[in-house]
Amino acid sequence: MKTRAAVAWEAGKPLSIETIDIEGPKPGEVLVEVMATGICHTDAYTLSGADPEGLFPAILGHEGAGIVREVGAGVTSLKVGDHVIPLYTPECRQCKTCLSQRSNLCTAIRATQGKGVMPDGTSRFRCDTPRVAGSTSNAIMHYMGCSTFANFTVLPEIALAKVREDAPFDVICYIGCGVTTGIGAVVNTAKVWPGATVAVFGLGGIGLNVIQGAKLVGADKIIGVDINPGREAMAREFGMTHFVNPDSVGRDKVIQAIQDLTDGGADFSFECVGNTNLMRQALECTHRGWGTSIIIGVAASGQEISTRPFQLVTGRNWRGTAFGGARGRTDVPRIVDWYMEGKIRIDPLITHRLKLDEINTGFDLMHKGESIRSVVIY
Ligand code: NAD
Ligand code: AHE
Ligand code: ZN
Repeated sequence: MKTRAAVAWEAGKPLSIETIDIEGPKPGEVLVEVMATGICHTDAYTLSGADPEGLFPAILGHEGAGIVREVGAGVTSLKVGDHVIPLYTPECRQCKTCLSQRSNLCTAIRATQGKGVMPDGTSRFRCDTPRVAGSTSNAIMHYMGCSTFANFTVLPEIALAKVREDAPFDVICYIGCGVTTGIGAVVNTAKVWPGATVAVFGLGGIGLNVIQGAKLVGADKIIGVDINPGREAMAREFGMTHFVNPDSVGRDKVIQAIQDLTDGGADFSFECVGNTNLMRQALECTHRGWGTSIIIGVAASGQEISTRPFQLVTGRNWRGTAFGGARGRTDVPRIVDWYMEGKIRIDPLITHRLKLDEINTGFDLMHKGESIRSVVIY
């Protein structure tokens, strides 16, 4: 069949709206009609060409929600009509990692996912004729196993969370990455305790959900750090108690500013930008003896973090998180419930709703710092 899609033909170029071919689901796979998709900074990162796993041409997008339209042979946990959220971190419940219960980084399909193909090694997306100079292939690659910038996409059964049917697609798509990553980093990875002090670097689509998570678990002081003063109001609405603008206090004074606010250092910090200098600041602003800093931001290939080992010798911990440590098929339906029950808020963070034709505007708004989340509605 045909589907409309925003195709990334090459790095650094705007997406192109095309009608392309999509093959039906093979055994163990599911055809999903994507109803809405968020635009996450990671999509921009890969489109920029900085992602070592970035392949072109590809259909980007990994923050979607939709409806099952066809299931392949052997699919047992989903049926036509089910509402689903695609999972770039699947949950097979059979691999060593899933069985360990120590991590959400399911390994069942990670290798093929990183190569832009389905588990059988092929792509379901095609264009009529090869369109990339020098290429004889008309295949278009999948992205993070999701490719939600296509109206129809195919995913393995283990990469879909079944969710309740009364939840609005144009809101819950954000649970497919940003909401779960931010709240999960606090709850699953850091395990922030009530009364803790928390510093959040970067108050965008992820950082604001870290703030929301920190408030949810009863953190005491929640300090936000961002160079965009326009982020302060929304961050305060979501629970931030103190705002530090590096351009006001001095970019080399941020650690001191946080230590002053927290009697020597934050119990927890979160880097939600993807900037290795900030990662260092985030570690070093935490408290001697027990401070834990969580890296969420994705830094480009070739970038490295550094600190004086003494920072770790004296008890600070440096950790990272992917998808907020969430086990998608188990945890994502619960987070949708939290939203529907009013335990978490998502609506104010969705600042722009766009049509597929306007998807490049969504990237522009992100780069200009004017949006928190843009959602494309099909
Ligand atoms: P975003 O663009 O919405 O937000 C980034 C924020 O960082 C903006 O508010 C911006 O003003 C701020 N910022 C930029 N430079 C800064 C600086 N020098 N000091 C302070 N603040 C600064 O991006 P997002 O969608 O929230 O994503 C944030 C990062 O998290 C990206 O690197 C993304 O790839 C990554 N990410 C990781 C995971 C994961 O599972 N680990 C999941 C989703 C996103
Ligand atoms: N291919 C990238 C990896 C970037 C990355 O770390 N991705 C996160 C999710 S970001 C969602 O917005 C992730 O899940 N990582 C774990 C994994 O297995 O990819 C690169 O830089 O190499
Ligand atoms: Zn994302």
